[in-house]
Amino acid sequence: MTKFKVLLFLLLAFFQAKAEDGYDLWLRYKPVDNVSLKAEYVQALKAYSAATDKSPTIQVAVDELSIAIKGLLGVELKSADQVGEQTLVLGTSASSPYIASLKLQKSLDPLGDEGYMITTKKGNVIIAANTDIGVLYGTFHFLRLLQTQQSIKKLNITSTPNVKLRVLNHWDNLDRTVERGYAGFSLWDWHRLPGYIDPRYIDYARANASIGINGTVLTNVNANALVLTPAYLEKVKVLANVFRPYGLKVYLTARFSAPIEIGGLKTADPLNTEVQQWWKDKADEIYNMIPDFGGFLVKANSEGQPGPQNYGRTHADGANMMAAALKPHGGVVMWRAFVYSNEEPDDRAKQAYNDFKPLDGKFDDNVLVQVKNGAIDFQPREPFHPLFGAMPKTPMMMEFQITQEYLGQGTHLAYLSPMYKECLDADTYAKGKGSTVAKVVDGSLNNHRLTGIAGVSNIGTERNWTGHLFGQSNWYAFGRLAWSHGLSSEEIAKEWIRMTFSNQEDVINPITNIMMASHEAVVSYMTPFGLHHIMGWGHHYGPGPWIANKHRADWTSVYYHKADKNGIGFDRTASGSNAVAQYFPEVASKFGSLEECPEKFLLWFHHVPWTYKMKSGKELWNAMCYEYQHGVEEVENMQQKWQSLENEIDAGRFEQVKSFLKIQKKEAEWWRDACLLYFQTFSGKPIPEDIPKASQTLEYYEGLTFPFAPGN
Ligand code: BDP
Repeated sequence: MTKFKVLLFLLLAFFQAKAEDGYDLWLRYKPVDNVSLKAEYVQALKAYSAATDKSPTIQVAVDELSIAIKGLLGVELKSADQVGEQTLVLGTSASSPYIASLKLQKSLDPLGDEGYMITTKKGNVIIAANTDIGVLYGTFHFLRLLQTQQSIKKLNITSTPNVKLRVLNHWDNLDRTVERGYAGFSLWDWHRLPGYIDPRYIDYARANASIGINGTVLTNVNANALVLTPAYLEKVKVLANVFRPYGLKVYLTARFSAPIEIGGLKTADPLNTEVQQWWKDKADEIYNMIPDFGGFLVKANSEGQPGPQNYGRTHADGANMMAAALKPHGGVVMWRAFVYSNEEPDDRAKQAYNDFKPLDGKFDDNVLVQVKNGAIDFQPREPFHPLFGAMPKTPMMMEFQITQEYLGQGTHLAYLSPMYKECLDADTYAKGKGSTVAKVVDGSLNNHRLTGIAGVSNIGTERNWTGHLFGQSNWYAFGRLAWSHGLSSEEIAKEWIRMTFSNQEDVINPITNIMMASHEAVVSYMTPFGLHHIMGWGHHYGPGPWIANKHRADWTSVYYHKADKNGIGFDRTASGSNAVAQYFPEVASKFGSLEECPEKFLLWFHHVPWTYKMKSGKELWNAMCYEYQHGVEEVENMQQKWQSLENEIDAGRFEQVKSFLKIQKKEAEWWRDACLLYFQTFSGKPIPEDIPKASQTLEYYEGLTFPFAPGN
């Protein structure tokens, strides 16, 4: 080798080996490696022009552009003295005389308070909106074009969000533990607040703004009333101040019994005037400190949380009391429909619908009912919740889980966009064919202007934010879908991969394949054919189909799978709990029919004999065995594809994902072996010879304990 070649080799090795730690998320702004595109960008971005008296939000946009352009193109973005050719102009018609002179207002009007346009006019790129936050969103979109290496020669983009409230729900406790969190502790350093502003708060806000998330509920739904005391509100105020320029509003969870716990009242009855006054005063106090406070998220009369039913009142009575307090300030109540009673022996899947459906039309107009995607609980796969479409007079807010409580927790790679899309695209038939869940949630089906979507956050103090590097893709996908639910999972994956790893096709393709197959893989090795809630008890880590005899039946696994010597599955048809009847007739008849029910939901709705012939021609027992095995094989495929990227991805991130995939493979086998051995005790049939033998006995798997499993 010549000296030059050696040097080149060493340099290359250095850059490849240099570990990235994932902190920068999808905002890495690495140099554009496509020479002609880089030239195009440099040419187009000679200078920028923004309002001279920049608002904090415009300042954020300009700062982001400068960092990005420096990183992507290696040049300083200069402020233009006047708008000539090749200037990037950003602003509103009010803040930028140049934008005003372009007379864009007619096209801007329909874009509302958050939409934006990115357009090429007279050789200049224009990012225009009606508001500064619209300009910031447009700026991030523009940067995404550069990061994903799209031509910016002739731009003609407009974008508006489908849904108004796009909110992360942090299940973060005041002691910084995170319920169902697998990425370290809570980001909110309550003890050092309000004095110390961790720079991560700013990067958190940047990341959210870059994907259009505009709200954050800081605290756990299993709420602590202390967050509503003055000392904590001082802290919340500081976070709100940090987040404000990024368009991110703060919300808090409100514990229903707060008037008793921190207010010294004897009751929290929502019809009691003193209680009502207490909430009014509390709202006034909060808005005095945080004028743009978003409102309250409430979990009431669910899993031991107090609520209006403690006083013989309804969910509407409770929600409306808080809504009345927030209303004068423009705040909203997000009232959760995740309720099921301790006493009621009825199918848990039916209870939310039974409680809420009769209340349609009874909620005040600043209340949204927040409904989980499915009727049980964030399972690897659930049919859509029957409440979607069933309460036309009420804004129905979607709640997805981003943290992977039931999907492999901290170490399994599961790209969740296909799961979110499956639910959003499902047809409720509420107003005939085409009444998708997405149309319920975005308000278009029943003309609601107040609309929302929430994602239970997977973010914590780990350096890369989400613990598993690919957890970042779920935060990203949630934000992108909340803004625009028409995007495909593959498009979103590709954007994320380009920004997170590389714009090279030989990197994009294998990672896309890994991601697109990953959710199905998890379903296959955990809960195939509509099985659900067979995880370990309490922590939900690992398989636990044998869980029985707990203090409540619906916290056991046997309640859900109902395996016996005849078959397996929960009969939710007319001969069973008849939960299918909660769906509109077209859906009910499909799910309720053994022949028509999609096999992916078979055991959700039907108790099926072990000998039942599946579409593949296999008997259910065999089909189940092969499905578990298929899940394991899919993880092996993911491992192989990832291995092929060894020289393409920096060592730090490559090795972490590689190790986690190894854990995932081991745990997929554990799921397969434990579940098949257990279900075999009912089916009495052999596990096919070509499926690897379990390495341990059923007793061994049943005896495993995980006293310190995270997130519990
Ligand atoms: C369940 C979680 C539990 C949450 C609950 C909820 O296991 O930790 O508190 O959901 O959403 O899935 O309220």
